[in-house]
Amino acid sequence: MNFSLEGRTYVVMGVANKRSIAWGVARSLHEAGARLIFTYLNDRFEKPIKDLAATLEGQDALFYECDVTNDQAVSDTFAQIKEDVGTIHGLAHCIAFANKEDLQGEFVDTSRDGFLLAHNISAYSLVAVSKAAAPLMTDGGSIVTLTYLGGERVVKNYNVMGVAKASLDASMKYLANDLGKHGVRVNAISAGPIRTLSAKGIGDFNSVLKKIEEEAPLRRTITQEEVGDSAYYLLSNLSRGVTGEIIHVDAGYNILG
Ligand code: NDP
Ligand code: KAL
Repeated sequence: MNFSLEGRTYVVMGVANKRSIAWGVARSLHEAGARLIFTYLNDRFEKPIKDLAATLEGQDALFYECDVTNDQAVSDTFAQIKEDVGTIHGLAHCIAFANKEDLQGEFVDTSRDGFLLAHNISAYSLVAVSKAAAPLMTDGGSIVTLTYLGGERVVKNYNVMGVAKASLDASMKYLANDLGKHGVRVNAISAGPIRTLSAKGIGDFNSVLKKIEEEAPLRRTITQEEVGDSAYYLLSNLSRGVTGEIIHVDAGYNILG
């Protein structure tokens, strides 16, 4: 079995900084020899991501601005990628957003706008991006998204994001069914809590981490690198028989009743 991703090209969406899960994915793919394409929200994030990518030795990365709420931006981005590199072999979607006020208190208080915003950025974006990216996967391909246990069961404070993740999980399965006939697989990783920019400023995050350390089967939290390595498996030929699946990379926490 050849574990190398040499000669293969992957799009990584959602690197905000070195703590991002997307950065863990990028590093695992880079170590396996892949060529990387990064997308970022707007020009505010261009320099930070270029500086980070410059730390990947021998990596000849490409960069594109892509706000996933903008259909034109999504189709322009992948049209440009097609022109610049031709074929891609996979994509990591590591994007989510909800208004801060909707991530505390009770879910019942969620506004219509807050609900639609969270679903637009965190769930519909996978559909839009998959439709634009799949035609570039002419040798077959693999798409991976990032989800969380709060989409399967009620988790305090996760609120509208839990409902958006349930939509993301179902979207992943319907996409897997549609794109399978074109040789494109679609899967999700359900990551355990990791301290990232998104998690910053969220009340109680320390107690969430402490609970995992006390109760998860492995008695510890997980890292960006561990999510990155599972994404590498899902984005490589090692997982060629797997689609429509959610792999929990969470130290086993989800099996607890
Ligand atoms: P980060 O804050 O590092 O990443 C979130 C990313 O979403 C940022 O890069 C941000 O881009 C991007 N983003 C937000 N809005 C848009 C938009 N309109 N268009 C394009 N990009 C956008 O956090 P994480 O690494 O934690 O999050 C990555 C994924 O992992 C998310 O789906 C999250 O729900 C999921 N996850 C996280 C867990 C955790 O504990 N951290 C656990 C389970 C799942 P920018 O920086 O340019 O604003
Ligand atoms: C139960 C948990 C505790 C945390 C509750 C909610 C977490 C929601 C995640 C969501 C992606 C966070 C945001 O949208 C934050 C946003 O309102 C403010 N932050 C930003 O704008 C920063 C600058 C940018 C970079 O962030 C984004 N997202 O664009 C869930 C924990 C235990 C697990 C987590 C953190 C899951 C997850 O989905 O991230």
